[in-house]
Amino acid sequence: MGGANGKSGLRVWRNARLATMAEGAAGLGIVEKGAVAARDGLIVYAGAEADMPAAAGQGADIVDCEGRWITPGLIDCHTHLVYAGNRANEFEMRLAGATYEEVARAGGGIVSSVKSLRAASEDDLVAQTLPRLDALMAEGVTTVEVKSGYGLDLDNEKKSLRAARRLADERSVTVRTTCLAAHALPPEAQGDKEAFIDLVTGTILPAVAAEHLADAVDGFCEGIAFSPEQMARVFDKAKALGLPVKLHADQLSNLHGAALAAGYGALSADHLEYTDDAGAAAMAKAGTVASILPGAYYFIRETKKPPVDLFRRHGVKMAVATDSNPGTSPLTSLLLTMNMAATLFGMTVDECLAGVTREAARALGLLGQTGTLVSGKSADLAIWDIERPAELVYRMGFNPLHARIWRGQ
Ligand code: DI6
Ligand code: FE
Repeated sequence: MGGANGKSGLRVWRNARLATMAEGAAGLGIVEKGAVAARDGLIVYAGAEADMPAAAGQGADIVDCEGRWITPGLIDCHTHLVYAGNRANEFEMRLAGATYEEVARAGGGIVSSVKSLRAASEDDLVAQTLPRLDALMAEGVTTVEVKSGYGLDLDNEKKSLRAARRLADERSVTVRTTCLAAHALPPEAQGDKEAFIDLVTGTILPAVAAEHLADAVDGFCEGIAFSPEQMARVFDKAKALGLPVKLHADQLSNLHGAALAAGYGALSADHLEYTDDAGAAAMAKAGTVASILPGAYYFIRETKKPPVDLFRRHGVKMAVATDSNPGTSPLTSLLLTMNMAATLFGMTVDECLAGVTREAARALGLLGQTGTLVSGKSADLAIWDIERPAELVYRMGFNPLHARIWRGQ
């Protein structure tokens, strides 16, 4: 499927079945005999092949999809992809009985990844991250969010975000970066969380914003991380700098992080295992997306499930993401993540597929640009060798991707 588009700059994928995921369409927005046309990287038509305006196909480079399915390119809206080394040793500790919190309190956990990241050069970080990005892309990912949060000082947070930005130079993929400086307390802070939040709000966030290194600001609101009051300080600063916010909320306990995030109009609140009715209601009112992260739930053997029924009842939109990180979710497969969301949390096939396309785009503030097969959006497509969309959720460890198109190529 390589090569340049036709002379007219137009390419048409025909003889396909579409899951457009369009807003307002029923279910997956299925079009049985469908076609997608793209010009200059943008979709100019997506719908029934029979209804495609002649102009949309004239002089086009035609690709016969032979009945394959086309979905929007997949979007992983929550990752900590940029890190150095790994934490397989902690995995072994936990297999021997230690909990995530015990590992963290014993000086392991996030802080051990901080040491590794600080020791790595920016080039090295990019090189270590690319295989993980390639694994995601091999399953049709066309947009990925990447957080910092293992630097925890000015230079290393900036290094992480620059490395994340560079991924987009190295690969055909859209990268959105998020500054997660308020992720954990670094050793040099010597237990002083307030002073570290001073550093985040007074130094790190302003510098990151000035250099346009981050598209959003995130934090970890938890007993082992930062309090709601401390997160509010971070969010106030982010708002003042014009950056949208999101939050690791209610993952290990209910500190009412979901409601806090919603109060700041957050793009998303993520994890949410312990979120209550008031939190879900606040998210619905604010239009804050619930990012469901089954990889971490599975990997740390959490037993409290995120309240997907509550989210449904309140009309909260649900995204599904890998949370790819070295400590709690060493996962680089969105297909497997969908299977986990369905099997562990009872999410439907339609919810899972929306969660890695339309709702993931919404969670990144990118719904105007990608996430559904709709005219005017980026021609980000995944073409699958499957008979029905449920196969994308049902299988474990099998990749039916036939082709991946990013911005029409
Ligand atoms: N919640 C998580 O699951 C990850 N970060 C966070 O805030 C864990 C990151 C790690 O353990 O390295
Ligand atoms: Fe995370």
